[in-house]
Amino acid sequence: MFDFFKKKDPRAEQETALQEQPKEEAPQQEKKGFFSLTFESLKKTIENTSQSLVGNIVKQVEQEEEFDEFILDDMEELLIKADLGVNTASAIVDKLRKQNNMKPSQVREYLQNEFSSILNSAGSTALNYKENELNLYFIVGVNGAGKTTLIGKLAHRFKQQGKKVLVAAGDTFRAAAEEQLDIWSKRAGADIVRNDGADPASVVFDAIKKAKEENYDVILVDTAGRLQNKFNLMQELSKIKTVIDKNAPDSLRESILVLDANTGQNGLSQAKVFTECVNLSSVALTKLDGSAKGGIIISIAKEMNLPVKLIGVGEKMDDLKDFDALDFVKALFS
Ligand SMILES: Nc1nc2c(ncn2[C@@H]2O[C@H](COP(=O)(O)OP(=O)(O)O)[C@@H](O)[C@H]2O)c(=O)[nH]1
Ligand SMILES: [Mg+2]
Repeated sequence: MFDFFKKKDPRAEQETALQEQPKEEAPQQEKKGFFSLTFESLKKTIENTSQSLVGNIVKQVEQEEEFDEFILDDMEELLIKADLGVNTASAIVDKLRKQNNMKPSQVREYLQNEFSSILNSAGSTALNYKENELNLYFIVGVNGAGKTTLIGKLAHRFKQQGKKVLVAAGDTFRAAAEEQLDIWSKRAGADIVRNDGADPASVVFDAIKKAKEENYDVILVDTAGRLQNKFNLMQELSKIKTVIDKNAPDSLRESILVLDANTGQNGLSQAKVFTECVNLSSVALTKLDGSAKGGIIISIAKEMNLPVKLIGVGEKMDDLKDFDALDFVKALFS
């Protein structure tokens, strides 16, 4: 039904998506990968998002006869309040302003089309993975965003798929950070390379060496995120990136920015800062189980051209799900 929204991503053709194939005999609504949320639980998870991004706006606009400047301004304000950001909100409203024949009763349909096309133009949401090769995931983001937790959850997911998984403790700034990663990796059954207090780039170097010698499938690189010292942090991340580019140039599968969904538009400025030194490929949005407004998913896609590929919906090992743009938009509007 929504097939026309789908856009082919050339990467997806070469690389195997990690999403499991649906079982043939499964009923329609259960045709989901093992790592996806069912449609019903997705709907429940993004209830708040749906209310602020769609419900409030439709309620305010739908009953009007014609679009006028007051209604368009109100609409823009509501979109900004839903964490969509000034640029994305005004782009959506400006486009509507130019469509003379559009009626307020069509606002729902208009928003649905806009959100779909923005999300789809940011590219495939399937996590890149190549079978029979080393796959390295470089995880960055500010303190507390959920990087270490994401790594624990990803390690668990890859282990469940029968992969050999190595975790690199690249946040050597706090001993507690390495301890936390150690606990997660033990829980997931993954191996860890750590060297307390050492230079993070050297930990990553050691991890790549071990992974190549011992035929690992996956390396997950944890990093520090002290944004209050932006210069040092960016230098540290650039150094790690150089080590990866030099020693495992074909293995870097994703550079993932981890964003706490509750940080709203702050997330966008974080994305810009990290893009300066790490060539980001995707976003993992954590803590969607909270009261997040979620409009950030759309503005990240529109302004940074980055797809959200993973969503965190809790603190447990299984609380990491694939993000499906089509389902997300359907759930927003249902
Ligand atoms: N509710 C919820 N909490 C999360 C999620 N992801 C991470 N957290 C929590 O956020 C806090 C910070 O996570 P951590 O992985 O240490 O962040 P880091 O500093 O980026 O490594 C921890 O208390 C995690 O349990 C999520 O998806 N949902
Ligand atoms: Mg951490």
